[in-house]
Amino acid sequence: MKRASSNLVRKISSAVEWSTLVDGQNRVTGASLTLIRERAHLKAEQVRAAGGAKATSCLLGVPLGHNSSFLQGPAFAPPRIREAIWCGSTNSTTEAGKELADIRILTDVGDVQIQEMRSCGVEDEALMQIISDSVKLVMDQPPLTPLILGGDHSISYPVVRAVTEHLGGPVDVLHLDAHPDIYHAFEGNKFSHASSFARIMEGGHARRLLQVGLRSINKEGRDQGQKYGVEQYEMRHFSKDKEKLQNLKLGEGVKGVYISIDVDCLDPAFAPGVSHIEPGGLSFRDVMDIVQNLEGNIVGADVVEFNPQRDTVDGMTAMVAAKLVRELTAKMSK
Ligand SMILES: [Mn+2]
Repeated sequence: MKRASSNLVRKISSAVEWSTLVDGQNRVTGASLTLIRERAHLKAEQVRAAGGAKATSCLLGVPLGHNSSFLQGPAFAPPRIREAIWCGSTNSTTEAGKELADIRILTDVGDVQIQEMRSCGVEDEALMQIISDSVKLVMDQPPLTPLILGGDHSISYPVVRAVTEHLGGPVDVLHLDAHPDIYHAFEGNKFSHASSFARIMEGGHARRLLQVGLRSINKEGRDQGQKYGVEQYEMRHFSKDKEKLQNLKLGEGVKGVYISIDVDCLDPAFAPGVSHIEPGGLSFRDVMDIVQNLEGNIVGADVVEFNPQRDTVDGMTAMVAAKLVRELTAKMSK
């Protein structure tokens, strides 16, 4: 596969040939995929040996932040979220009593080696494919079910694409966010974190897309929403929509439900550690009520846009992101 970056090629010594670079990139890429494949294989064998699990949440970190239009801190989020999941300040059970230390409930295959590949000049088209391939490697090992730690929101496109390709059809997507992320191409970048849901919709990966928590939406956001038949729930109407959103039933007649949570769906009072501070958002309990009451088979999920470089209040937003992951785990594992 052609993976060398033309910019990088211009910079490297003329003694290094293009094919040498491409071969090297392919080896580095292969190593990242091999590590995920082997970890998924081992973790799934351990889960199957323990017995009884129909679905086990499997963490996969995607430390990618360069498709953000503003700050790139989400690239540093996955290790901070893991640290907070296992922080000794709280116990290891979910609100409804699932034990996270039980490998049949939650397991982890580590991170896609995004920065390592980028430093070898691997560019976005290829990186997106590698993210998709990594998700599929997790899904190749039942009962592992992908729970993705972002990363900026651009990663949801390759993840949802992989989930639907692996399952063989579209899903319903519940997307919690201050922003619709549905620009055709933001600042000319079709892989922008503000364009991921345009890619998901044009690819036919979602039958229904419900966007909840919106409060930063312009004409293009509304026009694109209308074009793709998106169900956009704006915060200014939340008191009216609340009961409906807290009693959703999704995924029937398709392959299941995918949940994408941008941490900035929350009001900044609850989660200040995000790149785009947007007042007027959901409370943490609003999000819990929506997720915990949702009826449907959750086939994948992500928590994105936590920015550790903005998390100045004693790691509070890391704990918020971690609790979103923990409660998604409770919802996904069976
Ligand atoms: Mn957002």
